[in-house]
Amino acid sequence: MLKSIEQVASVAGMLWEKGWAERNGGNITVNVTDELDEEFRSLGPIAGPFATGVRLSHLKGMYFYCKGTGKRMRDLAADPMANGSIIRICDDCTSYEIIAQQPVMPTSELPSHLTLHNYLIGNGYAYKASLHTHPIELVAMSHCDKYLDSTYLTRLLWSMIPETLAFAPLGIGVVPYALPGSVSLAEATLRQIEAHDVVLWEKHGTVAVGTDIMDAFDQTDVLNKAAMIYMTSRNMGFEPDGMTPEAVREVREVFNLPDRRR
Ligand code: 2HA
Ligand code: ZN
Repeated sequence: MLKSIEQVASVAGMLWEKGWAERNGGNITVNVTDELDEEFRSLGPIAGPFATGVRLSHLKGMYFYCKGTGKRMRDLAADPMANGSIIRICDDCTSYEIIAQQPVMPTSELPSHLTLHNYLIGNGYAYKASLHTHPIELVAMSHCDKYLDSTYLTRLLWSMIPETLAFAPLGIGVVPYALPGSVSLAEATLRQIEAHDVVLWEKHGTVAVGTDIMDAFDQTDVLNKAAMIYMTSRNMGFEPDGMTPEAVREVREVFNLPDRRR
């Protein structure tokens, strides 16, 4: 099995363990094009073509592993090729075919995921993986207006523990509620991921991109950990003081943290 798909299986197991992946919740896509040999590339489709609903001008002929729609992360952890499939983006850049291993239809959030990959490749980034999941504490916070302000939420999370800023220096973007799987959700996500490490979908979940799926998981985990510390403090009956703005600034300077994607 491809290394990146083995890693998907281990992340899927962690998502289930964390309680972020009830039933078929969440989805994963990974660009596996560079890992495939000539023999695989010569394989014809086993299903399709199917429309993506979006134009993907930079993804022509590329291959993606996608979690299957309706499939469970915990099942994917045990058998990724029975609970997901490898698709190829057709030459028209608007449809895809399923190449392997079984005709498992990809994730319902395919437009969001592929739009992100298309943007990232088009802008020369090395990101290969995209993760959508339902982290409990961040989703809970997204039910309150106050936390839907991305600048406010980011500063709050950064101030919980220095590592949050160190590993999520672009912070968290927020997308107002939109129908799961919709093209409008995909477009709003794209606008936020340009400037943030992770995007929070109001009353739904998060999206992160990474050089591999473990990286996308870590981005989400770091920010959700800060949300957990905040909520634990609130549960203990106090509003956490948070690191001072000076302390946060010092971390940014000492670690020479970027303020935009690179
Ligand atoms: O794939 O989480 O948003 C199930 C979902 C859709
Ligand atoms: Zn979801």
